[in-house]
Amino acid sequence: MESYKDVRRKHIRLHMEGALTARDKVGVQDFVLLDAYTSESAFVDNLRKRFNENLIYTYIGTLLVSVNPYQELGIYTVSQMELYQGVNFFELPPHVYAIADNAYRMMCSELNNHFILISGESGAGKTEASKKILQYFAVTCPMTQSLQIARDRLLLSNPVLEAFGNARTVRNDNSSRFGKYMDIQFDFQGIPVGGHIISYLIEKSRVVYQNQGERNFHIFYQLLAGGEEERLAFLGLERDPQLYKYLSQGHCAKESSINDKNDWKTVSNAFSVIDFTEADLENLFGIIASVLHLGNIGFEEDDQGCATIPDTHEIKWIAKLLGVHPADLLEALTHRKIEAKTEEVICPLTLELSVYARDAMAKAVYGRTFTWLVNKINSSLVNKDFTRKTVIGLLDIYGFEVFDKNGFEQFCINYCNEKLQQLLIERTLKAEQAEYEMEGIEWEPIKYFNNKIICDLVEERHKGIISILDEECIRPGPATDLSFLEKLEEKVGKHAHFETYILYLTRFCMGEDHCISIFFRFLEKNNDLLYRHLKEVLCKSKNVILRECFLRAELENRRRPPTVGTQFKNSLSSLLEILIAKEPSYIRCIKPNDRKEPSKFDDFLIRHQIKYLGLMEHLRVRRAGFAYRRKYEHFLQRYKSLCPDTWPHWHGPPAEGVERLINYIGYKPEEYKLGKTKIFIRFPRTLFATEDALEFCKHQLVARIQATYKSC
Ligand code: AD9
Ligand code: MG
Repeated sequence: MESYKDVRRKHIRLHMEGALTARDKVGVQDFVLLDAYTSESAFVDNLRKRFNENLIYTYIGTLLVSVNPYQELGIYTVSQMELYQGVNFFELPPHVYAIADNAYRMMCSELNNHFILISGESGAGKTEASKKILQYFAVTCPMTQSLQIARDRLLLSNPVLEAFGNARTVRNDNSSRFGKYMDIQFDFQGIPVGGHIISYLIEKSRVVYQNQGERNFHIFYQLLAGGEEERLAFLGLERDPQLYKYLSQGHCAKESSINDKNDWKTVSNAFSVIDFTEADLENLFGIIASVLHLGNIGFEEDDQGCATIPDTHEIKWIAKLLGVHPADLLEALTHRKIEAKTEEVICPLTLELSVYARDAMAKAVYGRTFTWLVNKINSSLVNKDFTRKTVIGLLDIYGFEVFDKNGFEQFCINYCNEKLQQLLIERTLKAEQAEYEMEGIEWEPIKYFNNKIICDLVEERHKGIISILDEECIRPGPATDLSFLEKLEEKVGKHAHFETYILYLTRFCMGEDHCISIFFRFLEKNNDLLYRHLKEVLCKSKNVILRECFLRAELENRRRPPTVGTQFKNSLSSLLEILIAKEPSYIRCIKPNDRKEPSKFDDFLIRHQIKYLGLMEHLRVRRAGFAYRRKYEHFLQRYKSLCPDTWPHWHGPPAEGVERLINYIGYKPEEYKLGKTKIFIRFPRTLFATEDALEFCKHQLVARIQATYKSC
C-alpha cells in the first residue's frame, strides 16, 4: 500500500513534470520557472509564445498576469469553472478562476477577508476579469433557494453600473469612467449572501464634453436606441443621438461595435431584479433626459453682453422632468445671486458664464445621480440576516491612461494607479524583504523602484501637487491655470520626479505651451463649483431622486466643501485602509496592442507595461523568495498528524516539532528555511504535496475507523 511519503513524492514529481512538458510546447506557465528569469526579453518571449497559443494567463508565483485576447476563447464555460473548483492552485493551467477559487478557499478555511486587486492600463481587461470572477462565485459557490436573489442582484448590478459609469474612449469601447470596489459577502458556509459597492470619482466632465472618437456614458445612447416609444415621448426625446449636443461632440454617437439597443434590454431587465420601481425609473430617466435637454439649451447675448435663452422649449421639458419652476430655472441659468452686506443682489451672467452654469448643472446632476444609484444598488444588496460574514473585495479601477490631451481626470486616474502600485510594492516587494530580514533568513536584497516618492509628490500635505492646487483655488485674487503652474514650479519644480511626472502626463506633447494646456481647467475642475442659485432651484425639485441628491442642509452650510482633488485623495486613503486589512491576490492585466485587435502582440507596448507594472522586480523577488510561510505553531497544528513524533501532541518548542515533522516527511534542504518564528517554504508544490499527504492520511484514518465499526 502507498504511504503518504510516497504520495508526496509522486505529487512533487507530477508537478515538476507538468511544468517541464508545458515549457517545451507553449512556454512556461509560471515565470518563476523561466531559466533566464532576469531577462526582460525572455519574459516577453514567454508571454508571446503563450499568447500565440491563446494562453492568455501566466503566473508569477501566485500573481496572475493576463493578456487581453480581444476575442472570445471559450475558456469561461461552466465546465471550466467546475474544473477549477477546489483544486490546488498550480495543478491546472493558470486562470482567473484559479485566483478566485484560491481566495475563496482561503477565506473559507481561515475565516478571514480577502481582496483581489486587478490593475493594468485602460483596455487591458480589468473589468472583464472582475466580471469573470463574480460569475465564478455565482456559479460555483453553494447556494440556497432563498439566497438566489442576492446572487442575481450582485451579478446584475454590473450592467447597470456599467451603463451609467462606462463609456467609449479611444482606448476602450467600454472604458470604466469610475473606480469600483465591491465587497462580496459570504456567510460561514461560503454562500454569497450580499454585497456592498464603493464608487470613486466618476468622470463627470464627460457628460458635457467628449474628445474626438469618444462617447458620453452608455446609458444616454441605450435609452435613445432601446427605450419604449411612450417612454421617449414622455421624456420629450428623439431617437437620433446626433440631435443632442452632449452626445455628438466626439463624432461617433453611432458606434458599430456597440449594440445600444440590446444593452438597453439587459439594463432594463437588471433594473427589475435590483428592486427598482417604475417610479424610481421615471425619476431616474427624467434626470437622464433633462441632461440631454440641458445640453441643447442655446444662449444668446443681449445688447448689454448678458446671456439670454430665446427659445424656452428645452427649459420647459427640464422643468417638467425635474419638477422645478421653469422661470426659476431660466433665471438661475442666466443670473447669479451675490450676497451683499444685508441683501442678495441678482446679477446677470455673461454668455460664457451661463454656458459654464449649464454645464456645471448637468455635471452635478449626473454625478450625484450616479452616487444615488450606487446607494440604491447597495440597499438592494444589503443582507441584515447574516451577521457573521467574511468578504472578498474586488477592485476594478480605471486604468492608467495617457491621451494626446490629458487633464485633471487623467491626473486623478494616474495618481490612483500610482497609489495601487504603492500598495502592491508595500505588500509584496517591501514587506516580503522586511520579513526575511526580521526572521533572520539569508537574503540577497533586490532593488526595485519605490514609487512612494511619486505619491508623495502628488499628495503630501502642504507640499504636494494637490495641496498646491487647493491653495491656488482658495487664495484671494485672480488665480489661473498659469499661476498654478508657476506655483508648482516654484514649490516642487526641483523635485526629482516633477519633470518626469509632467512629461508623463504630456508624453505626446512637450514644451511649455503644452504644460499649460495640461493644467487647463485644473482649477475649475478641482473647485467643481455649482452656483448657489442653481442649487436652490434643485433643492426644491419634485423629482424624488434629485431631492435626495440636493439637500437643503447643503445650502445652510456656509463652509467651503473640500475640493475634488482632496476628496479623491481622502477616498483613496480610506480605500487603502480597507485593502490593507485584507489578504491580497493580484491580477496584472496587459494590453497586447493599441488597436483593440485579436492575435496582435505589440512587443514595444508590452515591454512598456511589464516595466511600469514592475513585473520583472516581482519575478525576481518571487524567484529568490519563498512561496509560503507560516508560524511554527500553525504549521504544526495543521500537519502534526503526518509524523508519529508530533501526533497527537507535541510538548516541546513548536520550532523543534516542525523540524522533526519535516525531517520525517522528507523535505529537502532547498525546499525550505527555518526562521525565528516561521517556516518558509520555497515552492508551492512542496506545500501542495504536503496538503495531498494530509488528505491521504485523513482518508486512511476514516477508512480505518469505518473498518473498526464494521468489525464490531
Ligand atoms: V478601463 O481602465 O476600464 O478603460 P479595462 O477595464 O482594463 O479598461 P476591459 O475589461 O473593459 O478593460 O476590456 C476591454 C475590452 O477587451 C472588453 O470590452 C473586451 O472586448 C476585451 N476583453 C478584455 N478581456 C477579455 C477576455 N478575457 N476575453 C475576451 C476580452 N475579450
Ligand atoms: Mg474597466
